[in-house]
Amino acid sequence: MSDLRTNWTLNEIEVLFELPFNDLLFKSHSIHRSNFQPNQVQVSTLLSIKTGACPEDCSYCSQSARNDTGLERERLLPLDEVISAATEAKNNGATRFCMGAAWRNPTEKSLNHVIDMIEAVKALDMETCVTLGMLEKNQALRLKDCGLDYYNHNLDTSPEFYGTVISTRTYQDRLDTLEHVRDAGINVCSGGILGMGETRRDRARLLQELANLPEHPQSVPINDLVQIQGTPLDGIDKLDSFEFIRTIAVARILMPKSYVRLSAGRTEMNDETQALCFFAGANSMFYGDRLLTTDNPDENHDQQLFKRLGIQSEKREVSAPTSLSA
Ligand code: SAM
Ligand code: DTB
Ligand code: SF4
Repeated sequence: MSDLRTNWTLNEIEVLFELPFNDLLFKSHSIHRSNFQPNQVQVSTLLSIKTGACPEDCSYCSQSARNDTGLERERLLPLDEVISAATEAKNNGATRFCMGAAWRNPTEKSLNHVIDMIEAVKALDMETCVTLGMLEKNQALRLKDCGLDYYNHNLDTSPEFYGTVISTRTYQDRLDTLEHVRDAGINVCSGGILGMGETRRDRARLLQELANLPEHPQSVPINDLVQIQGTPLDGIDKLDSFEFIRTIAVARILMPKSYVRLSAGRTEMNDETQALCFFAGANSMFYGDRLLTTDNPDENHDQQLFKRLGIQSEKREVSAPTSLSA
Protein backbone atom coordinates (compact mmCIF):
# COMPACT_ATOMS: atom_id res chain seq x y z
CA MET A 1 0.00 0.00 0.00
CA SER A 2 3.04 2.27 -0.13
CA ASP A 3 1.83 4.37 -3.07
CA LEU A 4 -1.31 5.33 -1.14
CA ARG A 5 -1.43 8.65 0.71
CA THR A 6 -1.87 8.71 4.47
CA ASN A 7 -1.23 12.43 4.90
CA TRP A 8 -4.47 14.05 3.73
CA THR A 9 -5.08 17.52 5.11
CA LEU A 10 -8.50 18.61 6.32
CA ASN A 11 -8.47 21.44 3.80
CA GLU A 12 -7.88 19.07 0.87
CA ILE A 13 -10.78 16.90 2.03
CA GLU A 14 -13.12 19.85 2.51
CA VAL A 15 -12.28 21.08 -0.98
CA LEU A 16 -13.36 17.68 -2.36
CA PHE A 17 -16.65 17.86 -0.44
CA GLU A 18 -17.31 21.31 -1.91
CA LEU A 19 -16.87 20.30 -5.55
CA PRO A 20 -19.95 20.47 -7.77
CA PHE A 21 -21.71 17.08 -7.44
CA ASN A 22 -20.98 16.03 -11.02
CA ASP A 23 -17.30 16.93 -10.74
CA LEU A 24 -16.96 15.02 -7.49
CA LEU A 25 -18.68 11.91 -8.86
CA PHE A 26 -16.72 12.04 -12.10
CA LYS A 27 -13.49 12.11 -10.11
CA SER A 28 -14.44 9.38 -7.64
CA HIS A 29 -15.89 7.13 -10.33
CA SER A 30 -12.73 7.47 -12.46
CA ILE A 31 -10.61 6.45 -9.47
CA HIS A 32 -13.01 3.61 -8.72
CA ARG A 33 -12.80 2.35 -12.31
CA SER A 34 -9.03 2.35 -12.34
CA ASN A 35 -8.86 0.23 -9.17
CA PHE A 36 -11.91 -2.06 -9.30
CA GLN A 37 -14.31 -3.77 -11.67
CA PRO A 38 -16.97 -1.03 -11.86
CA ASN A 39 -19.93 -3.42 -12.06
CA GLN A 40 -19.02 -5.72 -9.21
CA VAL A 41 -20.09 -5.43 -5.59
CA GLN A 42 -18.79 -7.58 -2.76
CA VAL A 43 -21.56 -9.03 -0.62
CA SER A 44 -21.41 -9.85 3.10
CA THR A 45 -24.10 -11.20 5.40
CA LEU A 46 -24.41 -10.21 9.06
CA LEU A 47 -25.46 -12.23 12.07
CA SER A 48 -25.84 -11.01 15.63
CA ILE A 49 -24.26 -13.79 17.69
CA LYS A 50 -24.94 -12.02 21.01
CA THR A 51 -27.69 -9.44 21.19
CA GLY A 52 -28.50 -6.69 23.68
CA ALA A 53 -27.59 -5.69 27.26
CA CYS A 54 -24.38 -3.97 26.18
CA PRO A 55 -22.66 -1.93 28.92
CA GLU A 56 -21.58 0.80 26.47
CA ASP A 57 -23.64 3.96 25.96
CA CYS A 58 -23.46 4.47 22.18
CA SER A 59 -26.39 6.80 21.65
CA TYR A 60 -27.35 5.38 18.24
CA CYS A 61 -27.53 1.76 19.34
CA SER A 62 -30.50 -0.53 20.02
CA GLN A 63 -28.27 -2.80 22.09
CA SER A 64 -27.02 -0.46 24.80
CA ALA A 65 -28.45 -1.40 28.21
CA ARG A 66 -28.87 2.36 28.77
CA ASN A 67 -31.32 2.70 25.87
CA ASP A 68 -34.85 1.48 26.51
CA THR A 69 -35.46 0.00 23.06
CA GLY A 70 -37.46 -3.08 24.03
CA LEU A 71 -34.82 -5.40 22.60
CA GLU A 72 -34.76 -8.90 24.14
CA ARG A 73 -31.43 -9.82 25.61
CA GLU A 74 -30.03 -13.00 24.04
CA ARG A 75 -27.20 -15.31 25.05
CA LEU A 76 -24.33 -16.22 22.76
CA LEU A 77 -25.80 -18.25 19.89
CA PRO A 78 -25.02 -21.96 19.80
CA LEU A 79 -22.51 -23.08 17.15
CA ASP A 80 -25.04 -25.07 15.08
CA GLU A 81 -27.25 -21.98 14.63
CA VAL A 82 -24.25 -20.00 13.42
CA ILE A 83 -23.31 -22.74 10.95
CA SER A 84 -26.82 -22.94 9.52
CA ALA A 85 -27.05 -19.15 9.13
CA ALA A 86 -23.65 -19.06 7.40
CA THR A 87 -24.60 -21.94 5.11
CA GLU A 88 -27.77 -20.13 4.08
CA ALA A 89 -25.83 -16.91 3.49
CA LYS A 90 -23.34 -18.75 1.30
CA ASN A 91 -26.13 -20.41 -0.71
CA ASN A 92 -27.63 -16.97 -1.25
CA GLY A 93 -24.38 -15.64 -2.71
CA ALA A 94 -22.58 -13.98 0.23
CA THR A 95 -18.81 -14.41 0.19
CA ARG A 96 -18.20 -13.06 3.69
CA PHE A 97 -20.00 -13.84 6.94
CA CYS A 98 -19.81 -11.14 9.64
CA MET A 99 -20.64 -11.96 13.24
CA GLY A 100 -21.39 -9.17 15.71
CA ALA A 101 -21.57 -9.26 19.51
CA ALA A 102 -22.90 -6.57 21.85
CA TRP A 103 -19.86 -6.50 24.09
CA ARG A 104 -17.56 -3.78 25.36
CA ASN A 105 -14.83 -6.39 24.81
CA PRO A 106 -14.75 -10.19 24.68
CA THR A 107 -13.76 -12.24 27.73
CA GLU A 108 -11.33 -15.12 27.24
CA LYS A 109 -14.17 -17.63 27.55
CA SER A 110 -16.39 -15.89 25.03
CA LEU A 111 -13.45 -15.48 22.66
CA ASN A 112 -12.95 -19.27 22.71
CA HIS A 113 -16.55 -19.72 21.55
CA VAL A 114 -16.16 -17.12 18.82
CA ILE A 115 -12.99 -18.86 17.63
CA ASP A 116 -14.99 -22.09 17.23
CA MET A 117 -17.51 -20.14 15.16
CA ILE A 118 -14.82 -18.59 12.95
CA GLU A 119 -13.25 -22.00 12.31
CA ALA A 120 -16.64 -23.49 11.42
CA VAL A 121 -17.50 -20.66 9.00
CA LYS A 122 -14.07 -20.85 7.38
CA ALA A 123 -14.66 -24.58 6.87
CA LEU A 124 -17.62 -23.56 4.66
CA ASP A 125 -15.12 -21.72 2.47
CA MET A 126 -16.40 -18.27 3.36
CA GLU A 127 -14.44 -15.21 4.44
CA THR A 128 -14.97 -14.34 8.09
CA CYS A 129 -15.39 -11.04 9.89
CA VAL A 130 -16.21 -10.41 13.53
CA THR A 131 -17.01 -7.30 15.55
CA LEU A 132 -16.69 -7.90 19.29
CA GLY A 133 -15.76 -4.50 20.73
CA MET A 134 -12.31 -3.58 22.04
CA LEU A 135 -9.50 -6.11 21.63
CA GLU A 136 -6.22 -6.60 23.44
CA LYS A 137 -3.07 -7.41 21.48
CA ASN A 138 -3.04 -11.08 22.52
CA GLN A 139 -6.72 -11.48 21.61
CA ALA A 140 -6.06 -10.10 18.14
CA LEU A 141 -3.20 -12.59 17.74
CA ARG A 142 -5.48 -15.46 18.76
CA LEU A 143 -8.04 -14.37 16.17
CA LYS A 144 -5.34 -14.19 13.51
CA ASP A 145 -4.17 -17.70 14.46
CA CYS A 146 -7.63 -19.18 13.96
CA GLY A 147 -7.77 -17.69 10.48
CA LEU A 148 -10.02 -14.63 10.92
CA ASP A 149 -10.01 -12.51 7.75
CA TYR A 150 -11.48 -9.16 8.92
CA TYR A 151 -12.15 -7.37 12.20
CA ASN A 152 -14.77 -4.61 12.19
CA HIS A 153 -14.30 -1.75 14.62
CA ASN A 154 -15.62 1.66 13.59
CA LEU A 155 -14.30 5.08 14.51
CA ASP A 156 -17.95 6.09 14.08
CA THR A 157 -17.43 9.86 13.71
CA SER A 158 -14.86 12.67 14.08
CA PRO A 159 -12.76 12.87 17.27
CA GLU A 160 -14.41 16.25 17.97
CA PHE A 161 -18.02 15.02 17.73
CA TYR A 162 -17.35 11.61 19.28
CA GLY A 163 -17.91 12.68 22.91
CA THR A 164 -21.49 13.72 22.18
CA VAL A 165 -22.28 10.19 20.95
CA ILE A 166 -20.39 7.86 23.31
CA SER A 167 -18.88 8.40 26.73
CA THR A 168 -17.90 4.91 27.89
CA ARG A 169 -14.91 4.42 25.60
CA THR A 170 -12.56 6.94 24.05
CA TYR A 171 -11.51 7.60 20.49
CA GLN A 172 -8.01 6.52 21.52
CA ASP A 173 -9.42 3.17 22.76
CA ARG A 174 -10.76 2.63 19.26
CA LEU A 175 -7.48 3.58 17.61
CA ASP A 176 -5.67 1.18 19.97
CA THR A 177 -7.94 -1.72 18.98
CA LEU A 178 -7.36 -0.95 15.32
CA GLU A 179 -3.62 -0.99 15.95
CA HIS A 180 -3.82 -4.40 17.63
CA VAL A 181 -5.85 -5.78 14.72
CA ARG A 182 -3.52 -4.30 12.09
CA ASP A 183 -0.38 -5.47 13.90
CA ALA A 184 -1.79 -8.99 14.15
CA GLY A 185 -2.09 -9.05 10.36
CA ILE A 186 -5.90 -9.15 10.25
CA ASN A 187 -7.66 -7.03 7.61
CA VAL A 188 -9.13 -3.90 9.19
CA CYS A 189 -12.77 -2.99 8.57
CA SER A 190 -13.42 0.49 9.96
CA GLY A 191 -15.77 3.29 9.06
CA GLY A 192 -18.51 5.32 10.64
CA ILE A 193 -22.09 6.48 10.85
CA LEU A 194 -23.51 9.56 9.12
CA GLY A 195 -26.67 11.41 10.08
CA MET A 196 -26.04 11.67 13.82
CA GLY A 197 -26.21 15.48 13.79
CA GLU A 198 -22.56 15.93 12.83
CA THR A 199 -21.36 18.68 10.50
CA ARG A 200 -19.72 18.27 7.10
CA ARG A 201 -16.44 19.11 8.81
CA ASP A 202 -16.99 16.13 11.16
CA ARG A 203 -17.59 13.86 8.17
CA ALA A 204 -14.39 15.17 6.59
CA ARG A 205 -12.50 14.62 9.87
CA LEU A 206 -13.80 11.04 10.16
CA LEU A 207 -12.53 10.29 6.64
CA GLN A 208 -9.26 12.04 7.41
CA GLU A 209 -8.75 9.84 10.50
CA LEU A 210 -9.48 6.69 8.49
CA ALA A 211 -7.33 7.64 5.51
CA ASN A 212 -4.40 8.75 7.68
CA LEU A 213 -4.15 5.53 9.69
CA PRO A 214 -0.76 3.84 9.10
CA GLU A 215 -2.53 1.76 6.42
CA HIS A 216 -5.93 2.39 4.85
CA PRO A 217 -8.53 0.03 6.29
CA GLN A 218 -9.11 -2.71 3.72
CA SER A 219 -12.84 -2.20 4.21
CA VAL A 220 -14.63 1.07 5.05
CA PRO A 221 -18.30 0.74 6.05
CA ILE A 222 -20.31 3.94 5.72
CA ASN A 223 -23.55 3.61 7.71
CA ASP A 224 -26.51 5.96 7.47
CA LEU A 225 -27.97 6.15 10.99
CA VAL A 226 -30.83 3.71 11.49
CA GLN A 227 -33.03 5.62 13.93
CA ILE A 228 -34.22 3.43 16.75
CA GLN A 229 -37.03 4.27 19.16
CA GLY A 230 -35.73 4.63 22.69
CA THR A 231 -32.26 5.83 21.63
CA PRO A 232 -31.20 9.46 22.18
CA LEU A 233 -30.69 9.91 18.43
CA ASP A 234 -34.20 8.88 17.46
CA GLY A 235 -36.01 11.68 15.64
CA ILE A 236 -32.90 13.61 14.61
CA ASP A 237 -32.97 15.31 11.17
CA LYS A 238 -32.10 12.88 8.41
CA LEU A 239 -28.95 13.54 6.40
CA ASP A 240 -29.51 14.79 2.85
CA SER A 241 -28.98 11.88 0.41
CA PHE A 242 -26.62 13.90 -1.77
CA GLU A 243 -24.41 14.53 1.26
CA PHE A 244 -24.35 10.79 1.96
CA ILE A 245 -23.32 10.10 -1.65
CA ARG A 246 -20.68 12.84 -1.48
CA THR A 247 -19.18 11.18 1.60
CA ILE A 248 -18.94 7.85 -0.23
CA ALA A 249 -17.27 9.63 -3.16
CA VAL A 250 -14.72 11.35 -0.93
CA ALA A 251 -13.97 8.04 0.85
CA ARG A 252 -13.30 6.46 -2.54
CA ILE A 253 -10.91 9.26 -3.54
CA LEU A 254 -8.97 9.23 -0.26
CA MET A 255 -8.75 5.41 -0.02
CA PRO A 256 -8.70 4.30 -3.67
CA LYS A 257 -7.97 0.62 -3.09
CA SER A 258 -10.23 0.02 -0.08
CA TYR A 259 -13.64 -1.58 -0.33
CA VAL A 260 -16.17 1.11 0.58
CA ARG A 261 -19.30 -0.49 2.02
CA LEU A 262 -22.75 1.00 1.59
CA SER A 263 -23.70 -0.28 5.01
CA ALA A 264 -26.67 0.26 7.38
CA GLY A 265 -29.53 2.51 6.30
CA ARG A 266 -30.40 1.06 2.89
CA THR A 267 -34.03 0.30 3.83
CA GLU A 268 -34.64 4.05 4.06
CA MET A 269 -32.82 4.78 0.78
CA ASN A 270 -34.43 4.65 -2.61
CA ASP A 271 -32.87 2.62 -5.41
CA GLU A 272 -31.65 5.75 -7.19
CA THR A 273 -29.64 6.85 -4.15
CA GLN A 274 -28.08 3.42 -3.85
CA ALA A 275 -27.23 3.42 -7.58
CA LEU A 276 -25.45 6.76 -7.14
CA CYS A 277 -23.55 5.35 -4.16
CA PHE A 278 -22.30 2.50 -6.37
CA PHE A 279 -21.36 5.01 -9.08
CA ALA A 280 -19.56 7.17 -6.51
CA GLY A 281 -17.39 4.22 -5.49
CA ALA A 282 -19.24 1.97 -3.04
CA ASN A 283 -18.42 -1.63 -3.93
CA SER A 284 -19.58 -3.66 -0.98
CA MET A 285 -22.85 -4.09 0.90
CA PHE A 286 -24.74 -6.25 3.37
CA TYR A 287 -27.11 -8.73 1.79
CA GLY A 288 -29.83 -10.57 3.69
CA ASP A 289 -33.01 -9.23 5.25
CA ARG A 290 -31.48 -8.50 8.69
CA LEU A 291 -28.53 -6.39 9.78
CA LEU A 292 -27.83 -7.02 13.50
CA THR A 293 -31.11 -5.98 15.14
CA THR A 294 -32.79 -4.02 12.35
CA ASP A 295 -34.08 -4.72 8.85
CA ASN A 296 -32.11 -4.65 5.64
CA PRO A 297 -33.82 -4.64 2.21
CA ASP A 298 -35.18 -8.07 1.38
CA GLU A 299 -33.12 -10.33 -0.82
CA ASN A 300 -35.48 -10.26 -3.81
CA HIS A 301 -35.38 -6.51 -3.86
CA ASP A 302 -31.58 -6.49 -3.91
CA GLN A 303 -31.44 -9.14 -6.62
CA GLN A 304 -33.77 -6.99 -8.75
CA LEU A 305 -31.70 -3.90 -8.06
CA PHE A 306 -28.50 -5.67 -9.16
CA LYS A 307 -30.29 -6.88 -12.32
CA ARG A 308 -31.58 -3.41 -13.15
CA LEU A 309 -28.13 -1.92 -12.71
CA GLY A 310 -26.19 -4.76 -14.39
CA ILE A 311 -24.22 -5.30 -11.20
CA GLN A 312 -22.79 -8.67 -10.32
CA SER A 313 -21.86 -9.90 -6.88
CA GLU A 314 -18.12 -10.32 -6.64
CA LYS A 315 -17.01 -13.93 -6.62
CA ARG A 316 -14.23 -15.30 -4.48
CA GLU A 317 -11.46 -16.92 -6.50
CA VAL A 318 -11.80 -20.22 -4.68
CA SER A 319 -15.58 -20.54 -4.59
CA ALA A 320 -18.40 -19.48 -6.83
CA PRO A 321 -21.66 -18.71 -5.05
CA THR A 322 -24.26 -17.77 -7.57
CA SER A 323 -27.72 -16.56 -6.74
CA LEU A 324 -27.00 -12.81 -6.71
CA SER A 325 -25.69 -12.54 -10.27
CA ALA A 326 -27.47 -10.38 -12.81
N1 SAM B 1 -20.27 -3.92 20.11
C1 SAM B 1 -19.30 -3.85 19.10
C2 SAM B 1 -18.80 -2.46 18.87
O1 SAM B 1 -19.52 -1.50 19.05
O2 SAM B 1 -17.64 -2.33 18.49
C3 SAM B 1 -19.75 -4.46 17.78
C4 SAM B 1 -21.16 -4.27 17.27
S1 SAM B 1 -21.66 -2.61 16.86
C5 SAM B 1 -23.39 -2.81 16.66
C6 SAM B 1 -20.97 -2.35 15.23
C7 SAM B 1 -21.19 -1.01 14.58
O3 SAM B 1 -22.50 -0.93 14.05
C8 SAM B 1 -21.07 0.23 15.42
O4 SAM B 1 -19.75 0.62 15.62
C9 SAM B 1 -21.81 1.25 14.59
O5 SAM B 1 -20.92 1.94 13.74
C10 SAM B 1 -22.80 0.42 13.80
N2 SAM B 1 -24.18 0.69 14.24
C11 SAM B 1 -24.75 0.30 15.41
N3 SAM B 1 -26.01 0.76 15.52
C12 SAM B 1 -26.25 1.47 14.39
C13 SAM B 1 -27.38 2.21 13.92
N4 SAM B 1 -28.48 2.32 14.63
N5 SAM B 1 -27.29 2.82 12.72
C14 SAM B 1 -26.15 2.72 11.99
N6 SAM B 1 -25.06 2.04 12.38
C15 SAM B 1 -25.10 1.43 13.57
C1 DTB C 1 -21.02 -1.76 10.38
O1 DTB C 1 -20.33 -0.75 10.17
N1 DTB C 1 -22.33 -1.81 10.24
C2 DTB C 1 -22.86 -3.10 10.63
C3 DTB C 1 -21.57 -3.90 10.91
N2 DTB C 1 -20.54 -2.92 10.81
C4 DTB C 1 -21.45 -4.70 12.13
C5 DTB C 1 -23.84 -3.02 11.75
C6 DTB C 1 -25.02 -2.13 11.43
C7 DTB C 1 -25.97 -2.20 12.57
C8 DTB C 1 -27.24 -1.47 12.26
C9 DTB C 1 -28.20 -1.46 13.38
C10 DTB C 1 -28.68 -2.82 13.83
O2 DTB C 1 -29.12 -3.65 13.00
O3 DTB C 1 -28.66 -3.07 15.04
FE1 SF4 D 1 -22.58 -1.93 22.55
FE2 SF4 D 1 -21.50 -1.93 20.12
FE3 SF4 D 1 -24.02 -1.05 20.52
FE4 SF4 D 1 -22.00 0.41 21.39
S1 SF4 D 1 -22.44 -0.10 19.23
S2 SF4 D 1 -23.86 -0.09 22.55
S3 SF4 D 1 -20.56 -1.17 22.00
S4 SF4 D 1 -23.29 -3.10 20.78
